[in-house]
Amino acid sequence: MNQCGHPSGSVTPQAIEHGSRLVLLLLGIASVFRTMVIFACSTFAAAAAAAADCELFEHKDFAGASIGVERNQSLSRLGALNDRVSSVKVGPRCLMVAFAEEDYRGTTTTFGPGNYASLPEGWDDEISSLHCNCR
Ligand SMILES: [Ca+2]
Repeated sequence: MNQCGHPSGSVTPQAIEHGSRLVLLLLGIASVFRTMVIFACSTFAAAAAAAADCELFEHKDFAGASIGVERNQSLSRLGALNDRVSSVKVGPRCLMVAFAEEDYRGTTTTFGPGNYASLPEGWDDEISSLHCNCR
């Protein structure tokens, strides 16, 4: 007996049809599984993206109050951290464009991906607005 319940031995057209249905079923399951994996991966990616891609901290070494800015978002004002940011983190594939004044005005500088435990000369306690540009 084969697994479809037909007598083993001669392969009947019915058995072939049965077998191809099984293959189609397996392909269907594989497809659904692959879709689920893709969905899970994209969900995970979305969750990872939900963690701020640009982070700003009140003190050096990522201490004190912080602000998270999601990918491809901008902040025209930093509120309580205006002129008080002393360290930043920039996610992979992101650039943080920082401005010395609100509304993306004044002197500007760009931070590539990485963790900056302190800011470059002239930028400590200066940032007032920013873009978090990610690709
Ligand atoms: Ca400023």
